This record gives sequence, C-alpha cells and structure tokens, in this order.
Amino acid sequence: MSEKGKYIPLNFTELDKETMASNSRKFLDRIKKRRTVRSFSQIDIPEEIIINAVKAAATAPNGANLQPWHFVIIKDIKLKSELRRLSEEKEAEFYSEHAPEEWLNDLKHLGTNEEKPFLEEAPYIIVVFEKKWDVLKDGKKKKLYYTKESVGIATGILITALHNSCLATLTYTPENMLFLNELLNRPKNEKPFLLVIAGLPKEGTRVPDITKKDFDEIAEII
Ligand code: IYR
Repeated sequence: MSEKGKYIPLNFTELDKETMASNSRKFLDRIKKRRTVRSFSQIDIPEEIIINAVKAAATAPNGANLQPWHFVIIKDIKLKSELRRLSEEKEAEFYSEHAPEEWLNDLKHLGTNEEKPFLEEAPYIIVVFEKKWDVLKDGKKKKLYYTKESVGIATGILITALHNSCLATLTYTPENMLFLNELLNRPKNEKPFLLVIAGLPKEGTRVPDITKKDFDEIAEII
C-alpha cells in the first residue's frame, strides 16, 4: 500500500443524456411527493426496509470517512412510550415557556403542539446521533471532522431511502434532546441530532397546504 492509500477502479455507470435527463425528471417528481406526516398507522412494516435505509444513510460522504454517526432503531413498545412521555414533558415546557412568540407564530400554520402520539403509534423511530469525537480502544479521544455536515447528509439520504420504499417519514427534534443519551444508553461523545419517524400514514391523514419556493428564488446559474 502506498502512502496515499489503496485505489480501486471507480465502477461508474454511464448513460446517454436523454436517459440521464429522464431519470432526473422522474426522481424530481418522486421526491416532490415526500411530505412530512404527523399521524402514523400502527401497521407494522418489514424491518429490512429500515435496515436498508440506515445502510443507505451510512454511504454518505463524510469527514475523512470516519463516519461520525450512530443510529438507534426503536421498535420496542415500552421504549417508545417512555420516549413519548419524556418528549411531551420537554415539549410542554417549549410551548408554554421557552418558545419565543415569533417561533410560535411561525409554527401556527403547521398546527403542532406538545402532544406527540406518533412516538407510540409509528412502527419505527430512528434516532440519529452525531459523534462529536470518537473513543479509541485504549480510551483515548479521536478527533472527527465536519460531523454536523456529515450527519446532515446521512439523514437526507435516510429520509430519501425511506420515501423511496414508500414509507412516510417525520423528522422530529424534541426540545433539549440530551435526555436521549440516558434513555438509549449512548455515550457522551454522541449528541442526539434528529429523530426520524417511519411508517405508514394513518388513514385519512391530511397535511398542511404548503408550497416550496421556485428555482429562481433559491438558486442561480452564473
Ligand atoms: N419541536 C417542536 C416544535 C417545532 C419546531 C419546528 I422549527 C418545527 O418545524 C416543528 C415543530 C414540535 O415538534 O412540536
């Protein structure tokens, strides 16, 4: 092995331009259909879909390929109930004390409140942890790089993979998530990043009537 490390052939699939453009349109149509859902059916779904989505997330580009993430997949009913209880406790504080007026006003159109029944109803909850540093076998600290960017990209791939399997998702961040370390027995080098709730939507689920900004408002070609 050279100092630069071992290199292998890329294994890249080339397509003609029409097929590439057509694929891009199909993907855009499909991803436009992803909506954040807040009410889930209790119907179970195959565990393999969740495992594959997490494996897809773990292919994300990341700082020095040190892979600064850990995923806890919760399906245990008792753990989900405890997670709901603790989250609702935090959310009650958020909605009644901590949240500034402007924030509450910005949330009004989504109709959220401190009640989080989806934490018990949905078949799977994936808790994404961001490793701030690693701990080596000898207990020494190992520096990690661009951890937030890396975990953000991985989470994007995670929800895209779940959507691609026709599951509904909700990205959820309870107020002050540090209680998750104790609940899920995770070490202090790991910081809760986000929860991804996954399952089938409850029958008759409605979603807020929102739109996305046009391309020209969010991008430019120079
Ligand atoms: N965590 C709270 C509040 C909340 C905050 C944002 I920013 C949202 O986009 C939605 C909700 C809750 O989940 O109710």
